[in-house]
Amino acid sequence: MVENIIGSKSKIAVLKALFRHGKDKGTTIRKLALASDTPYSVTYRDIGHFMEEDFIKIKKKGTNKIISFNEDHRLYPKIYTLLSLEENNDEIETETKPKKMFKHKTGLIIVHHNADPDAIGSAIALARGFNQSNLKCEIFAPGGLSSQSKRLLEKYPYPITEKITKYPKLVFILDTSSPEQLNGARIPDECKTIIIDHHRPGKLASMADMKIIDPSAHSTAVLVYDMLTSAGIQITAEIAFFLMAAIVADTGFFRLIDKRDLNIINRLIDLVNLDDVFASLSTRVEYDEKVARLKGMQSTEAYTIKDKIIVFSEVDSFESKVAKHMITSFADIAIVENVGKNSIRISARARKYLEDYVDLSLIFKGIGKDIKGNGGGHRTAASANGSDNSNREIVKEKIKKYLESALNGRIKPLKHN
Ligand SMILES: [Mn+2]
Repeated sequence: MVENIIGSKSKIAVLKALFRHGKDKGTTIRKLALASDTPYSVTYRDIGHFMEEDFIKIKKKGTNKIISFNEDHRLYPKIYTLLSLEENNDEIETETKPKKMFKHKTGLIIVHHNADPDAIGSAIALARGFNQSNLKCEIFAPGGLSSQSKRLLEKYPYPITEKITKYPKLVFILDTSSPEQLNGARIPDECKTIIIDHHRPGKLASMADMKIIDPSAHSTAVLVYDMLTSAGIQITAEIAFFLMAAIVADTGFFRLIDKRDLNIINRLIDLVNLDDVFASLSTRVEYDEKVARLKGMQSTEAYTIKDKIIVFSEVDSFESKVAKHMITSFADIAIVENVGKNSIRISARARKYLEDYVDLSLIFKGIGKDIKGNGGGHRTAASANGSDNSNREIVKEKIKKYLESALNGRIKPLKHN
């Protein structure tokens, strides 16, 4: 029985010492006594007991008796495992006593408006990590959270404040380069400010007392990871989840990735369930938008120019999102109107591969005038807003003509069986 071998505190101490110092070549009783902090007489007695159990071997080397484990003993594998687990735990404990980084006891972490997963994930990881070194930080999101960030908090809830009355002396600014992004929040001059960011240094950088700014980093999270680990802070499953979510989001689901990201991902991956991270970050469509998409589909007028599908449609809301959805699902170009009593908004999207052929911004500039408003945008995404909705047919014909010339073909109603 294991109890016969490990029966007392001193025996455990002696076994541990033997494991640490005599595992391979053996050691002497005197050295075991010293290493286990056990009196020589007690060590001598315990070794006697181990001998009786045949758990250790004694070999004479000159005048010395060399003690080592009897590896053939049937309990040896069991005790060996117990002792190595213990040893690893000891190591983790000593290694992860976090360094004290700041003399302050409280701090504030502030993030940009509509805080995205990198901002909020980095903030929570930092707050949780600092907590291990006795620095308590509140997280302040002056302009609220993005919908993805809100979903991350469904997995691991964390209090985020959107109003603050009194600033502590120590303020961290994360993932933010300019004061305009702080939604009007003013950090008092007497605060010590530390900026951690991966954007190009902006106005905040020149105002900060300390800066960790690295525009070559793909996310603020990798800077936070480096900071936490270099301070000896233990990366818990929760910290890993938030850092991973931040990295996944800011690398566009691992599309833009470098060696540094890979190294950190490699170290985080055993601590997180990547499916959970992806699920939290996946886009969830709101009910009203789903209804708008459906309505958009039901009122489509579809045309073709050669093998391209062009659709016109009408909705009561979400016109740009509906147009975007249409080009990711079945259309090459989608033009979606939202007509009010004294207003009209038209949104158009083309698939990216068409950008060498069409320039929607060009035609929508003109359309803006036709509807007594403004228009413009980019080659594959443009819109116009106006107050006159009486020219809708003229506008549609104009778009059709333009697309015929841009795509070099006749526009025909789409026929399908
Ligand atoms: Mn970021």
